[in-house]
This record gives sequence, C-alpha cells and structure tokens, in this order.
Amino acid sequence: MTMYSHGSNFDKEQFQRELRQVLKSQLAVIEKNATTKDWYLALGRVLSQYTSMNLLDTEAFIDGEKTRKINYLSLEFLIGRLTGNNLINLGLYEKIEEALQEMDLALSDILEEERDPALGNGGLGRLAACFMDSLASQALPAVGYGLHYEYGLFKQSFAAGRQVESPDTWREALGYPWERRRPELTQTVGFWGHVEQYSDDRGKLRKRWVPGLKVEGIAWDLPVVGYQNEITLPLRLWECHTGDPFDLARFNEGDFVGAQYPVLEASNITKVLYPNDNHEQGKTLRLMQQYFHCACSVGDILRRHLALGRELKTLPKLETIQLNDTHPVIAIPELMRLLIDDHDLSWDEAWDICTRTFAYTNHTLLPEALETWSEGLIAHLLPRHMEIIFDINHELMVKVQQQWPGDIGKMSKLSIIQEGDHRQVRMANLAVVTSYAVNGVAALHSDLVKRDLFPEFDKLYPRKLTNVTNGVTPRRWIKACNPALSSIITEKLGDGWIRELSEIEGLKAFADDKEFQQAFMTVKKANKQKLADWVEEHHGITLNTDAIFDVQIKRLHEYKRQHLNLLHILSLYHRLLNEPEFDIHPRVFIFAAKAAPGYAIAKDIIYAINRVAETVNNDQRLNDKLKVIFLPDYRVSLAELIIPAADISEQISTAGKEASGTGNMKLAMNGALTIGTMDGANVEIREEVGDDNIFIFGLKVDEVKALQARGYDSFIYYDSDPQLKACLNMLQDDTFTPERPGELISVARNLLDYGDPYLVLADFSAYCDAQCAVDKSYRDQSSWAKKAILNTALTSKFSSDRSIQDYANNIWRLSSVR
Ligand code: AZC
Repeated sequence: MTMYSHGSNFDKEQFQRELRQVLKSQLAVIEKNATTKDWYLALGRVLSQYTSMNLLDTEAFIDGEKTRKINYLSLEFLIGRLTGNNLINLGLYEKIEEALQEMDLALSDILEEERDPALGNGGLGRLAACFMDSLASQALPAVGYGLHYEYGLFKQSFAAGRQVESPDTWREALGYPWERRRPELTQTVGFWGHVEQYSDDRGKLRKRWVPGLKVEGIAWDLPVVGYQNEITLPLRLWECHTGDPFDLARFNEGDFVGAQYPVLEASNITKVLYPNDNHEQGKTLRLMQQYFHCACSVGDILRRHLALGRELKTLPKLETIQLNDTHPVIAIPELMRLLIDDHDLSWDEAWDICTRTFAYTNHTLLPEALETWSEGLIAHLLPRHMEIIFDINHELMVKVQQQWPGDIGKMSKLSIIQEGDHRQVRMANLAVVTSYAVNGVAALHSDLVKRDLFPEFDKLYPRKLTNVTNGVTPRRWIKACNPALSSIITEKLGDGWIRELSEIEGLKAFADDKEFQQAFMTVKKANKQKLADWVEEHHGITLNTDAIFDVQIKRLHEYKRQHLNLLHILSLYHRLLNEPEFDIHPRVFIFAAKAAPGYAIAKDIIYAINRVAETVNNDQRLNDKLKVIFLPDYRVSLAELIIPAADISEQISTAGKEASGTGNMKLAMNGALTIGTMDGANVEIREEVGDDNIFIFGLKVDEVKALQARGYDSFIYYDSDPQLKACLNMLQDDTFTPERPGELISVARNLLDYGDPYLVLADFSAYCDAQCAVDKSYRDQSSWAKKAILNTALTSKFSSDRSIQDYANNIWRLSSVR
C-alpha cells in the first residue's frame, strides 16, 4: 500500500509516466496536441488515484477504531477547486510543479483550468467545506454527506449591468476528475404511497410504509485530504437515479401517462442546487431533495454500523449526526422510522437513540429562512414520517404541559406543528426537541438564539443551547490563496502555524518592526497588483494599486447592506465634485455578489452599483480618486484572488442579522482591516484585534430593537441629513441612467417609501464617519502596516481547527481530539 503524503515517497519519473499514460489512454489525446485543459484533467485523474487509495485506507482504519464518528449532513458543500488545495495538503505541490516544469508545463496555468464545484450558496456551504478540511487535518473520523447536484450554483454575468444567470455544469463534458462513483453503496429511497398495519411472525401489530415510488441514490466520493497526515475523508454526495417507469405504470394500473409524472419529478431531484441563501422557498422538489439526502445518508450510516456487527443501541456511542441547519432535519423521523419499523425497536428505545445521536446547528435568525413545511405535503410525500412527527410532538406537548401547566400560549409557540388554516411543520422545533446539542455560530448569535428565538426551549432543556464560533481553514484561506504572505510568516515563525494557527500570534512581536512592516506591505501590494492585472485582463479596467482596496464580497442581501456601501460611494462622489476642499486617499471599491434569481431588490442593487460604477469610473474630474468595480460570478476561486489583495473588509450588516460571517475572518487573517457593525463574529474579531485595529460603527443589537420598537421612520434621516439626501436624490434623478429614467428608483424607494427594513439610513452617518477614519488612518502607512499585521497575528481564534475542537470537546465529546 502506498500512502501519498508529505510527498516523501513521490517518484517524479513515475508520476510523469502516469500523467502521459492517462492523457493518452483515458483522454485519448496525444501529447503534442494536448491543451492545458487536457493536462488539467490528466493531472486530476492521476492525483485522484493517490487520494482514492488514501480514502479507502482511511476508511478501513476508521472502521477499526472504537471512537465516535462524525457524520456531517449538509445540503451544501461549497468546496471550491480541489487540485491546488489537495496538492498542498498531500505535500506534493512543489514536487509536482517541478515535475511539470520539466515537461514544459506550468502548474499555475493548469490549476486555472479547474471549474469550481459550486455545490453551495454561501457561508453555510463554505463552512461545511472548511469543517471537512479541519476534520481531516486533525485526523478525526468523519464523513461529509451531501448531494451530487448536476448543476451547481448558477453562473452570473452582467448584461448592461443587470445580473444574468446561466447553468453551471461544473463536471463539464468529461466528468470531474476528483470524484469516484461507489456503486456498492447504492441506497433505495421511497416517496409517496401509504402506511399499512400488519401482524409480524410473532403476531405483533406493526406498521410499514409502502412507497408509491422508489428511486436509487448513487454515491460519489470526493476526497477530503488532511494536511500532510495521510488521512483522506470522504465527502459523499448522493445522486438520484429513477428506475424503470414501467414498474410504476403497473403499480398505478390504468393511467399510464399520468403515472410517469412522479418519475419525471423524481428524476429532477439532484438536478439543481436551490439558489437561495438565507431564504426558503417551500417547493415540493426541495423537500424531495432534503428527504432523498437524509434517507441515503442515514441509510449509509446504519449500513456501516451494522456491517461491523455492532448493535443498534450502541449507535449514539459510535456515531453522531450533525445537522447543518434545518435542511437535513427530516433525517430525524427517518431514523425513528428505520429503528421502529425496520428494526423492531420500541418507540422509547428508538427515541433514546435519536436524542443521543443528533445535534443541530442554527445559522440564521431571519424569519424568512426558518423552514416550515406544509403538513399536507409531508403527509402526502412521506406519510409515515408525518405520523412520527405527530408522535414526537405529542410527547413534547406533554412535557410543555408539565413545565407550564395550562399555558396554551406556550404550547402553541413550542409545538412542532404550527396551527392555522394551513398547518405547518416547524423544522427548527423538531431539531431542537430531538437534538442533544443545539449551537449558534458566533457568541452574539448564540445569545440571540437563546434570548429571542428559543427562550422557552432554553428553559425546557437547560444547557442544550450553546455556541461554537465559526472558523475558516488556514490551509485554503492563507497558505493556498496567499503564498507570498505565507512565506514571510514562515520565514519568521516556521511553518507550524499551518497546522496550529495559534502559533501565528508570534507575528505580534514584529508588528512594530519596520522591516517586517515593509515586507508585509510589499506582499499586500503584490497581491493588489495580481488582482489588478486580472481585472485589467478580464474586464479592461485599470486599478491603481496605491489606492485603498475596499472589498465587500458575499451574497447580495438587504441585511448585508451593499446599498449602505453604495450610498457612501455616492457621498464621496458628490463631495469630490462639489466641495473643493474635500480630498480622499484614492479608493477602489470592489464588490462581488450573487443575488438569488427571484430576489428583485437584490438584483436592483447590483444594477445600481454597476450603473454608478460606469459613471464614476469614466468621470475624468475625479482624477482617479474613486473606482468602483463589481466583479461578476463571485465564487471560491475569485475570493481566493480578492481576499489577499484587500485593505478594507466591509462587514456592515444590520446588527443582529448576520449570524456570524466567515468572509470577515478570511479577510482579517489576510491583513485587511474590518469596517463593521457589532454583529456576528465581528464582535469577536474586535475582541481579538482590539479597538485600535478595527473600525466599528453603527447601532448595536439593542439599539436596533429599541429604534424599531419606537417606530422607525427613515424619512427623518433623509430630511435632516443633506449629504444623505443628495445621495438618495442622485438615485432618483437619473444621474446614472440619463437615457433610462427611473431605473434606479427602486433602491431609493426601498429605503424611503418601503420603510428601510434594515435601517440603512439610520447607520449612514456613523458609517461615513468610520470611513473617514479609515481614510485618515491609511495615510500613515507604518501605523496601517502595524494594524494589518496585528489582524493577521490576532485572528487565530477563527481557524476552523479551533471550531472543530470546540465541537469535539463540547458537543461530540470525542475522547481524543488529536
Ligand atoms: C450563513 C449566515 O448567514 C452567516 O452569517 C454564517 O457565517 C454562515 O451561515 C455560516 O454559519 N447562513 C446561511 O447561509 N444560511 C442559510 C439558511 O442559507
């Protein structure tokens, strides 16, 4: 057996032979005709042979261990490109680079050929990917369970400034080289049908679900390579295959054509990722996706457990199932059903197992993102599961009655079933009631989960609600994306920080060191140049790298307030043109964001920024002081280019709305200073870096609540602040769309007539003041360098290795973390 790690047993000539062989035998390309794309595919295939072996060996090794295993269930894993990252984690980057160079091939060009697997929307999906990296790098036994979408998150382009979506065929024509099909792991999943009672052999009355349709779940494994430790964990993605429609036709006798509809619907189950971030849509197909994902994953977990000859009652001791948001919560009634109906456990036995197996992470407080499913839909699609949910709810109501006798209000608030004309199943309530631990994703957020979202559950289940602050992997988000920074860190501290990020605190000692400041700023400048070159090449816009690179990159959402950023840009534009005394250090505002295709105002905000950018960038009077650029198709690989080049990180959500944020962490680690509200993990970033090294502004959570309770009126700000008024008027008087009057009005209307739901105007003036402070601060380059260095040095808390250790110690209770 060959373990490929540390590159210690790497044989260059053999690798070159394998590469040529794969090119010819598998891709049918002769060397002299090979394109960079062909080489990328060949390289991926050769490397994935190594990781496949490591994956199977890790599997065997883990099966032999008697420790608890983590099953991370998530509808999204936003993994980004794998080739470069896997090379680093395998310890093969330099060796392969050299081997390719000998063949006249540039690794960096080859890596650019990989299309990002975008199997997630934003923060929640990217977090899952970082967690898998940390689990593997800390050699923790784990499997990531997700869906093998045929189309990932849509590709975004702009047509005359407006977002246009197109399908993302991430696997391209020849397949994704890193994935492996695992036919032996196939699962069968039912839908629809009915529940029947029957007497078993011993005359016991039992229930079983007779589905109206069965589909197959095919497993695809992607390798999650641990950092130079010989561990490769599976990211197991399920793909839906529908069987022969004629079976169904027979089943439904008579209506031959009509009987195909469910099959047609089912054949779409893993076609596309729903493109919503922090918003649920309530579509039947989405529930089918969720159930399909859960049935395959729970089925696989039980299969593994039983194959090792283990008893069901030891399941909680040996397996834990972490639910990434409510999307996989239907796994709870699924496991109950399997234990009771298929394995003949009593209700109490099954419930005992479930309540010690599941744990749930909440990622948002936004009401529109809290999932509920119509009871009628669940009863129709998954009749046995609906029965089980009712039974779980019955027990819950008994408990609520004991705790608060006669309190109907409490019953209706806590009930899993929301009463009303169209009864709904509240997935979060089901998750909280069943899980042995429930966590929020940053200290403030977890506090609000307790205080505002689930205060009664916190009483009912003391200590169940807890916090695990998010983190990001330093392998991808420093080492891989910022090689220049990595090498100056390593020069000073050695390379232990890649595995144990707290070692990076050693940089603190060099924060005042002029030479190191210079080195740090030289790296930053080079990264800005790299981004500028890319922007010039792809978008034909020249960026001045002496300018402050001010970055807001994340999904487009009103609560994230890209339009607050826009208003500030308008105020700079207005002042530069109208106030002769007014001057600023040159600034480049960089945006990147996708809007959910159905989210009209978010798309209007993108359009407004693009139109403003066009005018501002071409206004000669500004003397290059101001540039605005909205880069299309935000994705992991674009983030990897932008983040190392950022001076300022925009984290300006309405306080209480951003659960954590993780881009804020990546940017701070790479030496960008945060301008942000007291929201999500910004609060903890401030704690770590200190007030001098961050720009905090705006209303705090309690002030937001108080203002809203008093009755918020955005016109008060509009009428009393001439600066703000001028900005909003520019949106309304067609300054930026002279040829198309009224086109930017919706953004202004949203903030005025429609009540400004996220208090943009209330925070405008504080935001402008904070931006002034940024401008002033940047003029002292040495002091700025110090602040930037301290951001890199003092944000090690936000390594996902630390998050995973918190989960391991406080939630999963793994005996040995290392
Ligand atoms: C996001 C949160 O909005 C973000 O603040 C957090 O950092 C991230 O999860 C990871 O915890 N939430 C989502 O993406 N949520 C949904 C339902 O899409």
